[in-house]
Amino acid sequence: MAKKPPATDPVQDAPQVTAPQHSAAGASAIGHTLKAAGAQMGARRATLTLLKVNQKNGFDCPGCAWPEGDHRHTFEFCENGAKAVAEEATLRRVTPDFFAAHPVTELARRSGYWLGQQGRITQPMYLAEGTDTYQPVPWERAFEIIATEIAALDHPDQAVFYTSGRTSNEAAFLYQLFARELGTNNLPDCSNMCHESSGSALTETLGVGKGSVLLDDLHRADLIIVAGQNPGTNHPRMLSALEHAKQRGATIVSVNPLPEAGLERFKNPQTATGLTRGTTLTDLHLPIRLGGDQALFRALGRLLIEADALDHDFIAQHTHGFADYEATARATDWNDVLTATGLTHAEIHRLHTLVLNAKSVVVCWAMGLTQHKHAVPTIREVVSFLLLRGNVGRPGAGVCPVRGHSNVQGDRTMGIVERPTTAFLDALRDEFGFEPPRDHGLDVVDAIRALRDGTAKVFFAMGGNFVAATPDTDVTEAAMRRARLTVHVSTKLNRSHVITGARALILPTLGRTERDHQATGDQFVTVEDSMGMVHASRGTLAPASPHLLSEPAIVTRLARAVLGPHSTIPWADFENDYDLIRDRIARVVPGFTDFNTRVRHPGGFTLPHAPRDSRTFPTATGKANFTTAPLTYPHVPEGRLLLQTLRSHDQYNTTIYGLDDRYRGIKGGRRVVLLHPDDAAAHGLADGDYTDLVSEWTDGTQRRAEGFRVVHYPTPRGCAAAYFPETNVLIPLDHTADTSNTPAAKSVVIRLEQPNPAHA
Ligand SMILES: Nc1nc2c(c(=O)[nH]1)N[C@H]1C(S)=C(S)[C@@H](COP(=O)(O)OP(=O)(O)OC[C@H]3O[C@@H](n4cnc5c(=O)[nH]c(N)nc54)[C@H](O)[C@@H]3O)O[C@H]1N2
Ligand SMILES: Nc1nc2c(c(=O)[nH]1)N[C@H]1C(S)=C(S)[C@@H](COP(=O)(O)OP(=O)(O)OC[C@H]3O[C@@H](n4cnc5c(=O)[nH]c(N)nc54)[C@H](O)[C@@H]3O)O[C@H]1N2
Ligand SMILES: [Mo]
Repeated sequence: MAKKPPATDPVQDAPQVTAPQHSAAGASAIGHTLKAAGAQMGARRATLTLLKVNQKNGFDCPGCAWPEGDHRHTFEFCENGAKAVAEEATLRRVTPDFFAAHPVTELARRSGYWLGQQGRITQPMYLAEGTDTYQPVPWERAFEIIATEIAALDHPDQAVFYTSGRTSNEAAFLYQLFARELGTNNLPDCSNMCHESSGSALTETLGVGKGSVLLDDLHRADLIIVAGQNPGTNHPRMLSALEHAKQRGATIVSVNPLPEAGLERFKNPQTATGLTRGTTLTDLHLPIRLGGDQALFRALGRLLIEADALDHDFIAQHTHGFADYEATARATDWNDVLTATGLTHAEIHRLHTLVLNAKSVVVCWAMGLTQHKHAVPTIREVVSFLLLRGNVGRPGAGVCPVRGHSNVQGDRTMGIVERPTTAFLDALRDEFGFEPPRDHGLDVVDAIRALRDGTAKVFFAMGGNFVAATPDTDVTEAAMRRARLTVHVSTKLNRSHVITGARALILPTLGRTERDHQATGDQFVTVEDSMGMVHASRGTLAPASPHLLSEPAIVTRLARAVLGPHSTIPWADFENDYDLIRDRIARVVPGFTDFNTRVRHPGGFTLPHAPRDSRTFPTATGKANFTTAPLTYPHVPEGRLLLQTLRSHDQYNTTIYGLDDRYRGIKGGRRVVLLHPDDAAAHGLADGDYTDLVSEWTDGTQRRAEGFRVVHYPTPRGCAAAYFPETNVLIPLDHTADTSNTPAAKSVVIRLEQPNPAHA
């Protein structure tokens, strides 16, 4: 098997380990922010750019999807948002000369970190069949190449159109429109690997696949349970909201195998106390075993029922299925609960008491809940727990799936989904006068299977880093190499550009921070945050190169080249004036009436959400549904561990900003595995030793990731942690969540093995 590229290059991966920290942000975060931004773009440009982040006349932070409050600070961003901005606004450039000097086979041996550090791509590049070097290609020729390959397909379903969640509403709407006029619903997106499980569970139980709380609800909640989420790193601005809630008397509980620093204590860099003492956030930390959350919420349900601490009126009026749920919850076996969660009776009772004392409860969650085989029933269980006391659809209460990419939620609203509703397709047909395809398309995992099996031949990506973000790296890379053509619309170089089909294109695009000038003048785009707020985003920097096209421009030109004169859609008009795109969105997508007017109000507008707004539940039963799945949790064979693959503080998914994970006490390297000291000892390993991680799958196959430094860490027995994308090689393609088909990245059975000299 081919040797993996090193994790770090040219720097040696040599992790230095100290004790984990117990607080996040504070004055040192400001230092880290300015250092990161200054290194990429110089101090002056860094300051001027950062002052525009998340301001009402500025651009939306390309980091996470956390909303902005009504009262904006001068610095409405966080350390990690600043890193995301710096990565995009960098002054480093990847030019045609760079590609001439670096053949693809050489770039494929470089790490993702090294590739990303080279800077912004400046021109469209083409890798012709049988060659090893990308050559510059004029835009029109690039679109011709794509049109020729698509025309050669037997059916449009042999093409796949992936989207990552940074794409604006306008670009996303045009992109799905193009795919559907072409004749396919093959629109996989990063959501398939992310909150798909939340969408599935919430649609079935509440009728809307999105969160039901606004920022104000979080501020007003009595109890906030944060389960399976690390906001200190991944949604740092959420810490300000938690601090606000805390100051108003809220209790905060973290349910997490790891004691994440950001949840322990927050030193708000915007306030004077924040620079010194900070606020203790978590009142109770429950160090749950990986995959134990369904059992925890079921146990809470049982306790609430036994205490008869229920909102009977709400249950009678607004819900369905309570009797079955009650019977199931009462039959819960405490031994199962204690085994699944690894918690004590006393710990669960403490949380139960907090719930009894809280008039309003919000549950927030992220990847710790969504990326398990039983993720969908787990999230349904969270909903049942909230329904028991009417904690949905009233102030200070509700479900809060915290989204990842800054516009991942908006992309879905715009129709980036492989299983569109009939209503959405009918609306497209009525507006544009063509018959969209009705068959379901491929999601991420099925797209990899189709590429692997040769039934998909053209792969087009609107952003993202498909081969590095997806599971089963060797399988996925081999699948990608079978394609006839791979195309990436990108800002920065990444591994997906160097693991290519027979031919490949890189189409460089504007980032959020950049001015978007079209025939009718400067344009803005719009995004939707994690709480359903839609607002404008306007870049201010000069584009990284004069050759860049905006994403909407790329889609419209692609559509004209591929669909030709038969298209019923005025693509050129859309490119010239994004208001015309928004006019169409307003007529097709519910909640966007008067889009152009309302989005021009400072701060934008909030999309309707029936459960939140009126306690109406557009489900099959017309009520909020209790559900009763069997209690499940991961089974780990003797001598094996369960591995979760997660993010360090210095990465944005597959983009590596640096080699430190400051809050966890790790510096200078990423190939680390966090283990309970007793688990390490049971494997004959000491802190500082090196081990291979070998995953085992039900079909008897094994997968290996080599050379991880053992780090003693406060994680429950049997539960290990290591960073992705390095560990994606370990996750079998077929290891996915039931119903949502999301890769079960937080639940991989592994064993530890001494490095084998044969693999060295
Ligand atoms: N700086 C930065 N910001 C980001 C990103 C980034 O990479 N960098 N990525 C963005 C994206 S796309 C996303 S989806 C989000 C991701 O945000 P998170 O979901 O916070 O990201 P992860 O690092 O995967 O962290 C998972 C957390 O869940 C815990 N966990 C794991 N398994 C379990 C479990 O079984 N039960 C419980 N209760 N907890 C568990 C882990 O210990 C960890 O704290 O962040 C977004 N924001
Ligand atoms: N093992 C494991 N795997 C995971 C996860 C995990 O927790 N564990 N998390 C999963 C999750 S939650 C997600 S969301 C996926 C993420 O999967 P992706 O969204 O596919 O990956 P990213 O790393 O976010 O994509 C980064 C690339 O996006 C491009 N880019 C950045 N900004 C822009 C822009 O404005 N426009 C365009 N066109 N391109 C841009 C750059 O070229 C950059 O290299 O990964 C998933 N993979
Ligand atoms: Mo995500």
